[in-house]
Amino acid sequence: MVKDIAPKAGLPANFLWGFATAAYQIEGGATADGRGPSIWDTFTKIPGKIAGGATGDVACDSYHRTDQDIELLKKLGAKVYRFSISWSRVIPLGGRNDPVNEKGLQYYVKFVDDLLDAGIVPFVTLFHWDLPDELDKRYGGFLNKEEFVADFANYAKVMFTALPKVKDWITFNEPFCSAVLGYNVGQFAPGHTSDRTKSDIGDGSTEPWIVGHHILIAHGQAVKVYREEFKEAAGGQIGITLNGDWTEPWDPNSEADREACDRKIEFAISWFADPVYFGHYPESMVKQLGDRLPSFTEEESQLVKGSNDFYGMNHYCANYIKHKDTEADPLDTAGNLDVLMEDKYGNSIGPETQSGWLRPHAPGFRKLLNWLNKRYGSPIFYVTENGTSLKGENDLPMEEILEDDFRVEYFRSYITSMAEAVAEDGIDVRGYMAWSLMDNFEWAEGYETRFGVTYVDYENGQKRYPKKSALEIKNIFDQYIGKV
Ligand code: GBH
Repeated sequence: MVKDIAPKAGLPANFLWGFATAAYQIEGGATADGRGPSIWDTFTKIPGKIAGGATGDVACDSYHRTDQDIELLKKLGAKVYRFSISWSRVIPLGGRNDPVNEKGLQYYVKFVDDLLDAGIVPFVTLFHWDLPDELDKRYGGFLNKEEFVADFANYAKVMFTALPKVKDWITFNEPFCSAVLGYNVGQFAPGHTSDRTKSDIGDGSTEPWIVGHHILIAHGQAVKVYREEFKEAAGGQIGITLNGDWTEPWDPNSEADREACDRKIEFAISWFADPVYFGHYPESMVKQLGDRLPSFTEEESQLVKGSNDFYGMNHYCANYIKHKDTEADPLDTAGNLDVLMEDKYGNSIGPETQSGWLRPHAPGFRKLLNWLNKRYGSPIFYVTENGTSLKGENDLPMEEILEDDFRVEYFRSYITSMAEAVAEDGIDVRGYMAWSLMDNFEWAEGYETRFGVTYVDYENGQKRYPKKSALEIKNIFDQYIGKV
């Protein structure tokens, strides 16, 4: 009989752990000190797009409360804080020939200095979905390769120059979401879709693939600028953050379902990661999409290939996958398969949360780390997001919200799964940032879904109250750090 030994779990002594947020979700200050609108400022004003008609105009008001945010991070014991820059706060019109807003820029300069003074490492995302609105209006935003790539590279250079003390940069957060949710589903800004009941514009069969392609080239260009002009002096590193969940076959005995599991990950992750590591798209995508999937010129392929100093991983959950026998719909973006919460026998992949797409399944974290490690040649990993909502949380009184045992269990099981991947499988994970430091603007779901480890009282001056999970994360890490 095989003995049932619990797997080893541990993390290195210098492991960086902390919390993550994004500019439009927390900052507010939508017009403060000369900030220009982003596509999200415009999109949230369209009736019916956001739950409760919410916007990020005020959000957590972090633009005026950086001191409170830093105090909170200190109190929780965080070693690192991942936040994003609002491009249109720094360059209100966005373009390379448009003026820089010195006040907006100085906000980030001071914030980085204050974080460093507090002993917290700033992990900076250049782009978390909030394209300057003017660039969308001027030339179609992401759809215009020459303009978008040049404008993004210029913006990146402005930030590298202004923040020489930052050593950890992320170019894009989850380009999948900008492309698929913004140009196929139409649920995210700028809301393009083929569904004419939702939007007058958009072609969901082609635009997401074009948008993804241009984001990859913009990423490659920004990395080139960083490596040529900044990396050495700063002693820094740069990478892209990709979202992706684990997959299990709907029918474990079906070879087709098992193949569909890999295909799902390829459509979600390898769409971006294969070009970044290999310089070309996955075969499964080329096969299904044909020439709707753009191709790289030799020069573009060389630019994008090898452009990650580290792999930024956002990971939340898992799904059961069932293959489809029929020919792929031109609007399909998942790999011609069904994404399910239950398997053939009616087993749920995990408990329900407030987010329809999210059911926790912690073993999938270790499995996906192994999948990525194998395919991409053992990269350095940073987990740049991981977290959960709770079913019905927003309807509870505050005292109960603060006792978020479900979220504590989520973090305990997911961090343990990651620590097993490190200690047992030798995967090089160097940092982990929980999503999110505090409740915030949850995109199309407005403020109805809370992802924070800290409760934000939107009714009473955005006051912050740490939930149980906020304080438990430190204990969970203390148990593993220094144990490998
Ligand atoms: C993250 O994305 C974001 O980076 C962050 O801003 C956000 O607040 C956080 O999640 C919580 O939602 O609607 O069925 O097509 C998570 C990855 C990928 C999850 C796309 C939702 C859409 C599923 N997201 N997915 S569906």
